[in-house]
Amino acid sequence: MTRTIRGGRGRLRLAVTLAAVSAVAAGAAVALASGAEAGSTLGASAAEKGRYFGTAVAAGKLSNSQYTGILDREFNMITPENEMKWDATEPTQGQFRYTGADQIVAHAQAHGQRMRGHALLWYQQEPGWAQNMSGSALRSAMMNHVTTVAGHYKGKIYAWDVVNEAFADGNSGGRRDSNLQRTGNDWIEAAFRAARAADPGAKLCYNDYNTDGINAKSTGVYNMVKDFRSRGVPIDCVGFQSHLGGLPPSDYQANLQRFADLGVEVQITELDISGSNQATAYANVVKACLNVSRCAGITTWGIRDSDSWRTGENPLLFDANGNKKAAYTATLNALNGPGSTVSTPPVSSPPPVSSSPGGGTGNGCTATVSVNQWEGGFVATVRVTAGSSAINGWTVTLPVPSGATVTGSWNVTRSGNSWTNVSYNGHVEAGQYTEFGFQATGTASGLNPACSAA
Ligand code: G2I
Repeated sequence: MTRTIRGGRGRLRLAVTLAAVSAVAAGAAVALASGAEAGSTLGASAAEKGRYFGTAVAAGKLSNSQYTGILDREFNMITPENEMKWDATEPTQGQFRYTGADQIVAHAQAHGQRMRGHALLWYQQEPGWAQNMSGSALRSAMMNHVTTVAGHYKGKIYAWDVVNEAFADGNSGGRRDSNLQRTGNDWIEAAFRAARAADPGAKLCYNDYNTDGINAKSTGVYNMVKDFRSRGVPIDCVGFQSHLGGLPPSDYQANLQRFADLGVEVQITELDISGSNQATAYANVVKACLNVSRCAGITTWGIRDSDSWRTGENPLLFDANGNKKAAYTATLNALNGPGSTVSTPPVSSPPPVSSSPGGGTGNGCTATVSVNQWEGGFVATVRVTAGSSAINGWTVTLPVPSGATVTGSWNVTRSGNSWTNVSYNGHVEAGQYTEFGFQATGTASGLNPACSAA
């Protein structure tokens, strides 16, 4: 969120007592796992509705027993507050560092909590070396970052914020300017495809703020998600940060619902609420999520008010001493109230392959390829353009360079050097185009595609 980024806090509150608290916490964790305590903690109550209740965690606080006592009693999903960001995980280009993030993942695994990954690409918290890059060099570095970090955590992440905060505030409904955006408007879909190839089991989310009601910005995101779904770009979920200053907008639930109706899961990803009607506001957010069957869960952006990035606003569910606030009780009561059965879509499987792609040999189409190469790998995007007549199927002959190995592909089925349309992209109108792509290790030298229409 751009409005206030407060840094440099982060002093640990050293815990005072607390053998007793950790003993209680350990007991509660066991009970939560068995379901015996359902209804008495945020995580258990959310789980009764098929949902999760999570929080942002800072690795540096995992040694604080008051902090972990609440974390392990109340929350069953964890987002690293800063530790998976680009500046933390790749401080020097090509040198990856997972110290803090691995600590959080280990904690989650030891306590039966799931992980949200946050965030693979974001215009803030870029390492200095990336801030100074642009164009194809930056695009390659971005894709390498996505591939490497998502690959490192393969199988351990419930959902990734693949791209964070890429849309502009205000009425434009368009993209935010950044060096990421200036690498080309397709950077977001390229990132989602690279993330899918690296960790096919993780749900892939777009995450943003000021998108909590129906407005120009959220409509811009909505249109992107709709476009991605129609073209087979692998997006599974949309995160609504929900940094609120009072009651959620009156169309909060309707906004969640319109995204859910596109077939994606929706998640409340960074909830914190300031203001005097805090308890009611929290309850309203919970009720909205419970009323949307594809709303999978809620994450608060920190545990105690003293952990919040919003210094002095006290926007969280526990006070600085770890006591439950009125907002906590309102949240728990709402979780225990009425709510829909959750029904979240699975991670989308690869598109169906056409059983008879056609065997014509006429020309009728042309193919061109563009490449994002990084050290050790590349993504190739192939554009198939129909000639003066519509085509109803195509095959591109494109040998993979020697020494290269394809690790994933999209919008295409491959047999050796032949790349053929899938069911939904064989028909191309005269003069129009469709695109497929693949990711590979090695070097993309000498790629020379030839197209023939069915
Ligand atoms: O800005 C609030 C959130 C908006 N959505 C994306 C989130 O990732 C973002 O989280 C905040 C963290 O809560 C802050 O803790 O992102 C900030 C920027 O990454 C985080 O602040 C940073 C400070 O800017 C650094 O100076 C500090 O070293 O936190 C770092 C670790 O304490």
